[in-house]
Amino acid sequence: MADSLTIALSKGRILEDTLPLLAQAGIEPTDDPDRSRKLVLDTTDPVVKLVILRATDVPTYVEYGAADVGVAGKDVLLEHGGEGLYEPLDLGIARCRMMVAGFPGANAGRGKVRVATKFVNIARRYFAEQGRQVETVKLYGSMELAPIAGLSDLIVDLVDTGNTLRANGLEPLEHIADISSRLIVNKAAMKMKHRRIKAFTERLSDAVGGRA
Ligand code: PRT
Ligand code: MG
Repeated sequence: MADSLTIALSKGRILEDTLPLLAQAGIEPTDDPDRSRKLVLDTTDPVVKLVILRATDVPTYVEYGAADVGVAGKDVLLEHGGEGLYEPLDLGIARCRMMVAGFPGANAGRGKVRVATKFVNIARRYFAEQGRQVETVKLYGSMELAPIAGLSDLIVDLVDTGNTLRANGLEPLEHIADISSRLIVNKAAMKMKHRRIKAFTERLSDAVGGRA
């Protein structure tokens, strides 16, 4: 349907911070997404549906057109590569920083260091641009444990308050990127559903601007 719109979101902080923006754009889920076990949610707009995915799967659904649009962290987009996607709007939500972290002074050493991270593509690119030789180790969580357990010299992870690092005796050492969540759009949908997606993007943009 040229008029329908499927929006991909992930549970947790992105859903929490996106729902108020969608509400301002006139779109509210008819079931409580925190309580419902449904993965496809109807909304107050009969042609708009929400699909609830793992954060790292949002760009994939949008890239393949299984969802027309989505909300994803810039971290996830940088790691995914962002092919086949438009990124028309910074929603300014779920802000944090992508950092290199480790024990104090851990990045001073010369020679090859080992970096543990969920974000291997981002880490490889960052260290390669600096001409630094690193070995990356892919992890799926609890990155802070890696230096403590002797698995790696450094980690690359998201930092907000810094409390998680501090609680584990680590500190942020180098800033890689500022992160916030972006609206992403399937390239074919942008053509086929142009008016619908343009109107949606404008209403979200107004909601972002009026949030303060
Ligand atoms: O948790 P799950 O594996 O299901 O998926 P996810 O971690 O991808 O989802 P979620 O909801 O935790 O994060 C979704 C998005 O929120 C991320 O992709 C980021 O774009 C954004 N975001 C913003 C964050 C943070 N802030 C953040 N602080 N994502 C994760 N963290 C974690 C960080 O990895 C570290 O473990 O919080 C910890 C650090 O927080 P501080 O405050 O102690 O520094
Ligand atoms: Mg998480």
